[in-house]
Amino acid sequence: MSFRTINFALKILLSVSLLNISCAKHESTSLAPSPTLPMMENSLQKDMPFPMGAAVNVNLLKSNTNYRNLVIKEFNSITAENAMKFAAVHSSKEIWNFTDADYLIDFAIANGKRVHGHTLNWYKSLPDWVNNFQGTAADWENLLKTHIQTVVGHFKGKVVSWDVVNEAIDEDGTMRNSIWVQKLGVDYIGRAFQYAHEADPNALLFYNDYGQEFGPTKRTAILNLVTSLKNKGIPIDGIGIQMHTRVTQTDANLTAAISTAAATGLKIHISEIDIALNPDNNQSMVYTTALADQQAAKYKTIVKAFNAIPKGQQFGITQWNVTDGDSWIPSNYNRPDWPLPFDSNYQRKAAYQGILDGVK
Ligand code: 9MR
Repeated sequence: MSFRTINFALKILLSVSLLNISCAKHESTSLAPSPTLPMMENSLQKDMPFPMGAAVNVNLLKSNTNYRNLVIKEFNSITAENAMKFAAVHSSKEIWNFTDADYLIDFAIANGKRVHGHTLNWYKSLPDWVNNFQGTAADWENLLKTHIQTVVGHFKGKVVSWDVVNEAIDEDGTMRNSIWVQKLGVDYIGRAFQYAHEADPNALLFYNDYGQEFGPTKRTAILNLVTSLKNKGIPIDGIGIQMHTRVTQTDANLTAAISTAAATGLKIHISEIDIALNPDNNQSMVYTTALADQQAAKYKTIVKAFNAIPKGQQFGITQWNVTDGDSWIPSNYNRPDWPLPFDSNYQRKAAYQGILDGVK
């Protein structure tokens, strides 16, 4: 077959696919896969105009086929929920353990997923040896640098982007008095980005935090921090807006979190989205259609605001966990809740359609 013939055949195939995708986008009621064209089955990764991700639990990925298949089908980006955190990879001073994180990388390569790294520096999930570490400021600096550069170096070329510093700002807009600030002063944040950049100059580097949608206080403090890093020439590429939010949050606050961050010109990653339905910890709450619809509307608002920022700044939207059945929220807060677009039976909820509606 000549190149022209192959080219022609490919064009026909492509137009059939595009026709099918555009139909699928408007067929909100039917989720049934086509028996003849299985590749055309709709999914977040196929139907959304920017990367869609999930925070993934390595044990579930290994042991639960429904979970694994849902991740393969719906998403084109993954974040390790816990497998790349300090305590997971560097449990004592001389011991590094990348087994779980490497499993996740192999899974991503085999299935064509982007990997976002989480997280190089945080005040939580630190091993005891760090919390108890005795040393001079230079020893602490060396600890910070060695950790960041060993982890980033290990994943160089495989992890495209990192949450370099996570949650450095407190609710009242002041710097969190973390162990890192106590030992190294607030300027350590810029150096953390520089160390990561030295270890992998191609990796995109993010500052990641929650609460940009709470109101102007925390939001402004975060924006001031990233702007000052940028103005100092620190290699920062983006802002992670975690978006652990709730169905009662106002549309104005949700939208402002995204538009004000985008005004910095940095890339924006909605990095950990979930929308709690039961923020008041009502132990007898039940999931209703009305709640599901309210949640769908909030997902739509957030996606719509994200879709409105310049394309070049849309790094993607990542949900924190995969289904309501594995979400961190019910166990962390000891309450019933249903924060994600998939239910505990791996089925799409109204929120799923809310996400699709956000880009219509
Ligand atoms: O979902 C994560 C949970 O399994 C861990 O126990 C916890 C502590 O490491 O972290 C959770 O993920 C958090 C993320 O790393 C940073 N933003 C808030 C997330 C939810 O608490």
